[in-house]
Amino acid sequence: MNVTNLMNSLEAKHPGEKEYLQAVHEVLESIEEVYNENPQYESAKIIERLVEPDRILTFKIPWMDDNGDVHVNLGYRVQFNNSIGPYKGGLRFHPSVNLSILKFLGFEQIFKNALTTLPMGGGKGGSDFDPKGKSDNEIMRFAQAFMLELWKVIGPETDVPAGDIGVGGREIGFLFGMYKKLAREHTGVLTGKGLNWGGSLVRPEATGFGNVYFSQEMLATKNDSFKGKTVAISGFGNVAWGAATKVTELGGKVVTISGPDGYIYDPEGLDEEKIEYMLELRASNNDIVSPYVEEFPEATFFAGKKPWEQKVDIALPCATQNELNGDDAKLLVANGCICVGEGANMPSTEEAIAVFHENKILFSPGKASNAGGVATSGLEMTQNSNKLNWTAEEVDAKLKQIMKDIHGACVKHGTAEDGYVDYVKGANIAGFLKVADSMLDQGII
Ligand code: NDP
Ligand code: 2IT
Repeated sequence: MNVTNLMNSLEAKHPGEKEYLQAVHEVLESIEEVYNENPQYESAKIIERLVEPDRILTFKIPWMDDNGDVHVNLGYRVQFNNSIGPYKGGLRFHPSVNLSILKFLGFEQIFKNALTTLPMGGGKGGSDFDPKGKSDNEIMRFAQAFMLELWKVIGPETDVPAGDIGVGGREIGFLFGMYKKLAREHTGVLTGKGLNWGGSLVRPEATGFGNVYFSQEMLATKNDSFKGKTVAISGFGNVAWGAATKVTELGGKVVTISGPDGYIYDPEGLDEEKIEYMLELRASNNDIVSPYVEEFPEATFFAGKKPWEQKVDIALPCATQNELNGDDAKLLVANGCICVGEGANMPSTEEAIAVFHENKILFSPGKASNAGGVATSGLEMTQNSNKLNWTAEEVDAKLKQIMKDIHGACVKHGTAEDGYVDYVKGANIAGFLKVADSMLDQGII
């Protein structure tokens, strides 16, 4: 494999799909050596087959708002690879959604799901629908209209969607209701379901918890922990909330959260009441964090800024892709940051990752450290198949073990001669080997 040639040909085929090309480039760089040592991959054209999704469904979603006005949004499902299990991955409702973003997310999901140790392939979907300012009824009608198309290609053994940005418990409920009606079956076709109708305990917290468990493992390699550490978190959604909860429980002090409007710096750190308030902010559908300072005047709001300018020990980016660039990374390192655990998908740019690696700080890529969300989705699928429910303690213990195992896989494949662990390389190689070997076993299809 020659990474430059491969990237040139992909760019010619998919011009302008910058997030997708970025995600592919990062993986190819990491696996080049292993790939070239194993000529069976090249002869089966594993890379050429892996970088293109199996198929993409695109559709339009006409829906009516509360005033009777008609809107048309675009919907997608990218079924990327099902070598190790049914397609699995979230649905994103956000105005920025396009094919490049969903292809990057679907591609990442293949390796992430392989790392979880559970049998799940990779997929992603969503719509450019903007939930901001919408009423519950509008969200319901949109979700129903979305499912009217999506249901044709999903199923509990075929493709199992879940939440992502803009899709949480409420949306999964509306989507599930419509699927159930159309398919005339009550199965585990979606994860992140309500507890009364097939959901799993700990799924809402799982991505944030898993991210913190992973960072705990990284810190432990340096005989360190979250206790007494100051932590910058970005975002204020599902993942940020779970991460803030666990960091605080472990004795760390979360001093920032952020939204598209800017970030909050709270020198006293978040406590239970403030973390609870994050849920209120999210549910308001206003998409801003600034009201926090009215509730808690000891905090300061920095409009249009990102939290990475604060002096912290640990950073957990939990908002969105490319939210932490090379300059942000330099600032974090200069201020003494020792550990960065990605909760979002691809929040750090390639330049930022290079800065973390050059300075040899602990850095985990989202596909490893945010895998706790989809892993717990996998646990939800198991509970659904077996028609039983595990306790929160059981699910949490399994989640913890999975994050430990993913950490172990990264260390196994990413440790350099000087002992520094390149978790990007480790995660990409471990995920790739499992998928590539499964593809070899299953022939040219
Ligand atoms: P939510 O919709 O709950 O929250 C996303 C948050 O990030 C929102 O507050 C969103 O606000 C905010 N945000 C978006 N863009 C920016 C920005 N430029 N600056 C600051 N904040 C921003 O989504 P999740 O918490 O579920 O997802 C967050 C990230 O975690 C995403 O990258 C997602 O792919 C990833 N992830 C999610 C998993 C899950 O289980 N939910 C699992 C693994 C990864 P706004 O809507 O206004 O943009
Ligand atoms: O990016 C992700 O891993 C998710 N949004 C969760 C996917 C899932 O199927 O639970």
